[in-house]
Amino acid sequence: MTTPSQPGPVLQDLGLNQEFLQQGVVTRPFFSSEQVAELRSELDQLGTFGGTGFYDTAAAALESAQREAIHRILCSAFAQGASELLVDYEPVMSSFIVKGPGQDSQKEIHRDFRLLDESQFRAVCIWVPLVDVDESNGALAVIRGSHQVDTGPRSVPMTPRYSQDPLLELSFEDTETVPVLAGEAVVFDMALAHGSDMNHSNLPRYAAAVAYAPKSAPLSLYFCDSDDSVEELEIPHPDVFRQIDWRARPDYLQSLGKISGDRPPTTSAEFLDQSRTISQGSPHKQSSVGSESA
Ligand SMILES: O=C(O)CCC(=O)C(=O)O
Repeated sequence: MTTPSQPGPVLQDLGLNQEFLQQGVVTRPFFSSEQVAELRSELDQLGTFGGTGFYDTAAAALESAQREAIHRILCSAFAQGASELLVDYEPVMSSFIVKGPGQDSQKEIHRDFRLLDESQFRAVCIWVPLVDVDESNGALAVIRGSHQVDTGPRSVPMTPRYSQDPLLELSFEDTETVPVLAGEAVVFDMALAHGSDMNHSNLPRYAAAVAYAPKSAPLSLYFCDSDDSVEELEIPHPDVFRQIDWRARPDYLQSLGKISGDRPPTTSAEFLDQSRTISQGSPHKQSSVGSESA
C-alpha cells in the first residue's frame, strides 16, 4: 500500500471537514420543512415514481428528458445548501429514490463508482431523506472510515473479478444506521461503503441525492471490460455522465489508458478492521485510495 497525497478540503467548515475526511460521512441540517414539501411537490408534478421494492431514478429506464428534468429540479433545490457546505464543487449526477415498503426494498452495501483521481480529489454525495428515517424504514447505513480502504477500481458496469470485493460478504449488522430527520443531509464520500436495509414501515421512504465533484477535477469513467481489464475514459463534461449507457464500452470517449489493479485481496474482516482503525483516529495512515492508477 502507498500513502497518497492529501486531497484538498471538501467542506467549508474546518471541523466538519476534518470529521468528513476521517469518517467519510457527516450529517447536518440541509432543507427546511417547507423546502422538503416544495421538492416533493415539484417531483410529484413530474410523475409517479417507484412502488414496491427499491427504486432509483438514476438507474431506472427513464426518457432522457425526464431524467434531465429530475436533475434540474434536484440541482436547483440543492444549490444553496451545497454552495454553503462544499468548497467549489459542482453537481454531476442525481437521484430521486423511493424505497417502497417491504420485500426487495434493501439497497445492498456498496461503494459508488469512482469518477475522478481520488488521491487528488474527493467526490461527495449529499443524500437527503424527504421523510424522517431510522431503522424502521431503511435509513442509510454506513461503514465509517471505509472510504479510505482501497479494494479495487470501483468500475462500471462491474468490478473486476480479481478484486474479490469484500463488501459482498458483509451484512447490515456490520454497518451503522444513520437516523436523520426529513431535510437533514447525510454527506458522504463516494468511496464510503453504504446501503440501506429493508423498509419495515407501511409507507414509502423518499430521498433525494446529488453527487458532486470539485470544479477543478478532471472526470473519468473507469470501465471494466469482459476480460477484467479496467480502462480510464475521459469525461469531457459532467453532463456526459448522465447520457452514457455504460453497459457497453462508450467508444466515443477518449481512452486515457488501462489502470493496473494489482493489490493483495482484502477479506471482509480486514476491510472492517481497516475501516474501524481509520475512523477511530488514524486518518490516511492505512489508505491506498487512488493508488491503482498505472
Ligand atoms: O437511498 C438509499 O437507500 C441508498 C442510496 C444510495 O445507495 C446512493 O445514493 O448511493
